[in-house]
Amino acid sequence: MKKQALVTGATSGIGRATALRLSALGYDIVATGRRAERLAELRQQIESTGGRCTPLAFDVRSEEEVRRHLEPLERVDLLVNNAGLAAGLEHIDRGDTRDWDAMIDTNVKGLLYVTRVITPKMAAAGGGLVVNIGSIAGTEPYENGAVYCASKHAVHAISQAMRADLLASGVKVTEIRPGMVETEFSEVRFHGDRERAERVYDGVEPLRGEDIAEAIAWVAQLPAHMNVNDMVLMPAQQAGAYYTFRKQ
Ligand code: NDP
Ligand code: 8X3
Repeated sequence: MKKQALVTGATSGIGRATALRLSALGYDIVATGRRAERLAELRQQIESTGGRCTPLAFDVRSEEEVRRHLEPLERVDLLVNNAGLAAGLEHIDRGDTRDWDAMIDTNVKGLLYVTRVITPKMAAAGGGLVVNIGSIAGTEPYENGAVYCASKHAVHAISQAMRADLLASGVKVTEIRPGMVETEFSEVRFHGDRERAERVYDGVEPLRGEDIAEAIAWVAQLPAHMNVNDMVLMPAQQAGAYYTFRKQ
């Protein structure tokens, strides 16, 4: 039987690239996200190369939707907890609490709801791999990013604790923490302001979703006795959240 990978947030960016890369690696794909039309396109693309893709359109912020869509899955060998966002870039005294709710409900609670449904299935099957997409923001808090950074600090803590929780079950847990990746991330952060989003990458060659997908594919191919706990991936022009070299 072919292995099955569940990728959350597969309608764009890192998640979409990961779904395509894991399909090329031979996984059947379960792809999630809210935009059903994007998932239908992804399915078509995967099937055109002989792969299999099951699209599941739902919002990870709803525990009821997560349970309804994911509980029927019979088997998941690899879960990529990727769905997430930054909303707004503001000082704490000016932030929009609706943005804060979106980030905490998606990046933290959504990841937890999905994990709660899938990890018992993995444990019952004798093992599996969970890849959580954290961020450098998960260890380096920066000005204007209090709530996004807090949400990714939570992912960092959850990843370490769940690795311990799942140790005896044979379920491995890897956290991948990228720096700057050019996706729809900045456009979403700036509420659709494309010009402002593009300026984030001025003078820098950022990572692409495919770069992160390549790392996930490598982790997925490691022998059973070997795990990557934590992987930090950066553009060559970025040394950390506070240091970016921009060419003029
Ligand atoms: P994109 O905006 O391109 O993709 C985000 C994905 O998450 C989309 O598929 C989106 O699908 C999905 N998503 C967002 N909210 C929800 C929700 N409520 N329910 C279901 N799916 C949701 O950004 P990236 O690919 O860059 O982001 C992927 C992950 O990588 C995020 O966790 C982000 O924090 C992290 N990251 C990104 C970095 C970057 O520089 N780009 C760096 C470090 C980490 P839809 O809108 O269709 O629901
Ligand atoms: C995304 C990278 O630096 O915008 O997690 O927080 S950053």
